Order: sequence, then C-alpha cells, then structure tokens
Amino acid sequence: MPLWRYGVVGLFAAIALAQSAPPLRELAERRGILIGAAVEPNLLVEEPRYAQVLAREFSLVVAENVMKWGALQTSRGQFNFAAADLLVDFAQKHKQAIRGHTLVWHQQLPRWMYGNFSRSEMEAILAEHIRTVVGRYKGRIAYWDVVNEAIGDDARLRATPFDVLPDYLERAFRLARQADPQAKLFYNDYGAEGLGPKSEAIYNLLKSLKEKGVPIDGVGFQVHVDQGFSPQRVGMAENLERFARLGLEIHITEMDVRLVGGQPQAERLEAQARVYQEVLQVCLRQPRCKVFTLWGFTDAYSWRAASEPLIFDDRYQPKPAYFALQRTLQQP
Ligand code: 9MR
Repeated sequence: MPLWRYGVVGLFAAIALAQSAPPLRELAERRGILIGAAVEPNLLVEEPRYAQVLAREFSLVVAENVMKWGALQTSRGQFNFAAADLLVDFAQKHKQAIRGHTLVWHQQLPRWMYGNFSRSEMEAILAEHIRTVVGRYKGRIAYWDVVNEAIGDDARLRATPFDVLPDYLERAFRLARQADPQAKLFYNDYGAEGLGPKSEAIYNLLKSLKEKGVPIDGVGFQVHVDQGFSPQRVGMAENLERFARLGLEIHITEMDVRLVGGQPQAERLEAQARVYQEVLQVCLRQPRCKVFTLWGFTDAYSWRAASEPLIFDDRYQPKPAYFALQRTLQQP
C-alpha cells in the first residue's frame, strides 16, 4: 500500500522518501529519456520555489506560451524575445534541453495575421517568422514543434490563415531545417494517442510528408487526458509503434491528467497516478520514445488548475502521480 495512504505521517514519510530518492531527471537519464515540463518564464523570476523545483526535477523545458507566434511577433516584423530568452538562458544554466513551441498553429496568432494576404505575401511572412525565430536559437533548441494541431477533431486539415499557401505544412518544415539543421523537427497534436480516425489522419499526413522527403524527425503526442484514460483501451502502444515504423522519434509533449468525478480525493489521486504511470510505461517500452513532458508541473499554474492535473500540488508537494513516475522510472 502506498505510504500516502497512512494519513499525515505517511504523507510526510512519502515526501521524505521522494526527496531522498534521486530527482526525476536523474532517474529518466538512467532510462535514456528526458523528462520535461512546460514553463511560464515570468514565474522563474517571481517565484524562487518554481525555479528550484523545475531545475531539480526536469531535464527539458518547453515554453507554455512565450514562443508562440502571437507572443513573439505581435506586430508584423517586430519581434519580442525577452521572455523566450529568459527561458533559454535558464535552461542552458541548468543543463536542460529545450523544445520550441510552436511555429505554425491556428491559435494564438496575432490579429494582423488575419489580414487578407496574397500567396506571395504569406510566403514571405512564414519565411521571415521561421528564419528569425529558429535562427535566433540555432544550436540551442533541440526540438521544434514546427506544426501544431493541423488536423482537426473531424480528422481533416483545419482552416488557418496559412491556407493561402497550399504547401504551407511542408514549407514550414523545410524553412525550419534551413534555419537550424541540427534541430529535430516535430509535428505535435492532441487526441491522437490511441488508434482512431484522428491519429489515422495524422499518420497518413506524416507518411506522405516523409515520402516526399520533407524534413520531419518526430511526432509529439500531447496526452491532455483525465483520470479515466486508459492507454490500453485506446491502443496507444500499437499506435506509437506504427509512427515509430515511419522512422519518427516519439515524444510525449504536454501530458496532464484532470481529476474528474465524485470519488474520494485519495482515490482520484491514485487513479491519476496510474494514468501517468501507464503512459510513461508505454513510452519506456517504445524504443523511439525519447521525451516525456508534462504541461506544467505544479497545479498552482496549470492551464487547468481547477482539476489539479499535475504531479506537484499547488504548494509544490509531490502528489501520488510524482511517486508513480519515480517508481516507474526505477523499475527495470
Ligand atoms: O497552456 C496554454 C494556455 O496557457 C493558453 O492559454 C492556451 C491558448 O490556446 O494554450 C495552452 O497550451 C496549448 C498548447 O500550446 C497546444 N496544445 C494544447 C495546449 C492546451 O490548450
């Protein structure tokens, strides 16, 4: 029975144990993977505890918002890198790898992007953005989410302001490759963890990009789920395997697990821990799965804070989900 089940004393014992065990990043390194978290750089400055836990536990960081188009290029041709730079400097200081998120997405675009641009204007806009952003961090960002969520929940390509450029998807990958030949380039999406029409559409898209020689190195599965999620039920291992067979590297990119339903809190936390554990196991068993990233790390600053989806509570105490990851990384 897990220690936290033994009330307050057990909880403190569990915390002491967690703190005496090596941090997650060290355990992950032994298993040949990186463990990551999404970050809001202002908190690195404002909240010492946030920075401390992030540096101790994680070997990869990704910007939750500050590297999105709308944050970087608020008006055309004017780039604001202050917050993104802060994150990159922090990561370098703490020997953390960096995921860049994200170059082409239909959301969080600045208003000016909705102007009626001609094909050649859009060509120039896309090229300038990717060259400027990827070029700035050349050699420092290991992975870029070049394209995010291009396939809708109806398994078809979404409508975006980029559509005036029919080949915008492959063009974005080629531009990113030119701007930083060392960075590994990813397609990233949610709701595609298991077998189903959406993951099928993504599979077909990436397969055709690969066949055309488009420089794409990997696929990111976000895993925004709730505590009822079962990787087995949706065929997650089989799904990842078919992407692996395309020669793609696989990352878990944005995992969080919402608490739902009316069970007692202790049971909900245990169910949440099981979901984290099972998804990590799927990753560890897939030789091409190299990165396991959470969308934040403390419930205090989750985009879904009310449903407590992360592995530290809002006072930075490790939750059962933390211990589940710790245990799973230690299992042979
Ligand atoms: O967590 C991000 C939240 O703070 C933003 O308001 C939101 C804007 O749409 O984006 C969230 O992050 C998303 C990520 O960039 C892409 N995948 C889904 C994430 C959760 O919505």
